Amino acid sequence: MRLFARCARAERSGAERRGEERRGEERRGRTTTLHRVDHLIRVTDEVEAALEDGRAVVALETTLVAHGFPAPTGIEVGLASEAAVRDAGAVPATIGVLDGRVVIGLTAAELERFSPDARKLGPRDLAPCAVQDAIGATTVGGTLAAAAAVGIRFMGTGGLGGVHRGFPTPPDVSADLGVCARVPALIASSGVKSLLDVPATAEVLETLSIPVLGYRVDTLPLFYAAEGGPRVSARVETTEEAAAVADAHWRLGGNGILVGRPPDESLDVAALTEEILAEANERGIVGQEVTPFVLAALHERSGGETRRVNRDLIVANAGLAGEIAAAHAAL
Ligand code: PSU
Ligand code: MN
Repeated sequence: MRLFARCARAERSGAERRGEERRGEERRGRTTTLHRVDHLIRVTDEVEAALEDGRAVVALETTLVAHGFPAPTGIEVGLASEAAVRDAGAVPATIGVLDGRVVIGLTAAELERFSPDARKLGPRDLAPCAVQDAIGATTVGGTLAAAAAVGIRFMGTGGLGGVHRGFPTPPDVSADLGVCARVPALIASSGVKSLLDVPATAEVLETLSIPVLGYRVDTLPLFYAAEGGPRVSARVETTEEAAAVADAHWRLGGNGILVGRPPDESLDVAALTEEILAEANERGIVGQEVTPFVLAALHERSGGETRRVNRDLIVANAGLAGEIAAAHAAL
């Protein structure tokens, strides 16, 4: 068989062979500097080097930057999250679509371009946005899909998307859940988004075999509120323990893992959230528009309280993701 292949090659013309060698070199080149030269994905040198050396890398999203806070607060939250990841001994990789590419490791100047005009990108929106050369802010699902393509396994965020209240009217279930089920990544969060049907989301997380780990707590945090959520599937006491669980889960063929860390300052905005959701419903606000609308209204009507707690919990979760990633790299 091998002999036949060699003979067949010998019969080819020199030009054909040279073409074949060049393509082979390109392929080999792509495996060493895979992402930097790729026309679809750009990875910064720092992130690429960390991934190659097996050092800790944490993915961060841009939906929070563009749509989670009134401009320019989101940029500040993004930069503070990156600093928290660094303080924890990991390399931050903020992800978004810019200039026709999926960028893994946005610079501060690039991050500034993520204004509220940016598209909100779930996983299915990455490709159209890149091809159409639009600016795209990735959700948890969009960020994880891009992160997984280059081998990043840790992420920090505010809250995971899930099953919206009133399901099946509307039948709104975030793509965050689907991506978590199919990529091996650990997400440090304050639970799921507070405006969701949290018990239903917790059930779907179980159906999708996604472990829900409580970081020093027995119940999943309710985003702004520390208490009152459903029971977690396991409690962990340390970042080393979380890293060891993640490693074991992945070795057993598992994928996404949600870690819930309670916010340091707990706020009860349940009634206010209900009121705002009813308003969104009356106004016909649906789908991807719901979260930005609710967050903006909460921030306004709580006199900025939710914005402060939201900011602080996002930065703290980024730091926790960094610590767990560093513990995992040291295993
Ligand atoms: N939680 C927040 N603010 C946000 C989000 C979550 O406090 O902006 C974003 C995240 O990017 C999450 C997304 O992935 O909302 C989910 O949106 P949807 O339900 O449209 O999939
Ligand atoms: Mn949705």
